[in-house]
Amino acid sequence: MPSLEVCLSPQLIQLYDLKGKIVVVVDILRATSCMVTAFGHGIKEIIPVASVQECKVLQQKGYLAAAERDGSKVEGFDLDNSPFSYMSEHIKGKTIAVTTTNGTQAIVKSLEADEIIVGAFLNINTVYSYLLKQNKDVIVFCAGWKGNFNLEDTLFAGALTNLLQNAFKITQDSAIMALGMYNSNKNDLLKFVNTSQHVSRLANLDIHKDIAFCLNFDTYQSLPIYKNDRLVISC
Ligand code: 3SL
Repeated sequence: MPSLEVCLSPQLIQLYDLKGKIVVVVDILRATSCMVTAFGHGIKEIIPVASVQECKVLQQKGYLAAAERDGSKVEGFDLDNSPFSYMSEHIKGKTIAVTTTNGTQAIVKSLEADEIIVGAFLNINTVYSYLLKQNKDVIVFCAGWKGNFNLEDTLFAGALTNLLQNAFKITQDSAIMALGMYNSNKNDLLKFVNTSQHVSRLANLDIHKDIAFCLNFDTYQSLPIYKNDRLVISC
């Protein structure tokens, strides 16, 4: 039976051996929710990069570019980090360069893995079905906030652990804790997430609509997968 582990923050990822494994990167508020939404609305590719500078270079080469820091759009970029910005017709078929405070950093830190896929509540059952078919060891990598643990990514890790628990070996404390946290709060995820630090942090940005949207299950069937420096749809 393959194993399922949960890495609770980017500060801990060096403790994990990524080789031969599938890493599911998760940043519920809001990077990976935006990515899943973008592919759900017909975007062609996303190039995730760590720095604003790299994103700027790609923008100058002609790509649409989205840069977020501390929840806000960085001046001079085309898109912010709201899932609603990725529903527009004019991004269909396009390649977008993206950098975010935590989500794209987690992707870049996962490059040693066999495969990197992007998870969110918005595509959780697609992620689940894909992992069942692969039958490989999995690490759910919570992007957190600037190296710290957060509630919303851990809740997702718990929800995915819940779906996979009969097919995967789950022995690690962080996976068991994430599962317990999800089970205790599954009847009202929004109420729980509203107590989180990130929701207070974003309060002055007025993005309550985004937060509620990012907690919807299975709005999309898109599964972004990292291939040759970019995310594409797995087929
Ligand atoms: O950290 C990230 O990657 C972002 O998703 C943060 S925010 O939701 O835009 O604040």
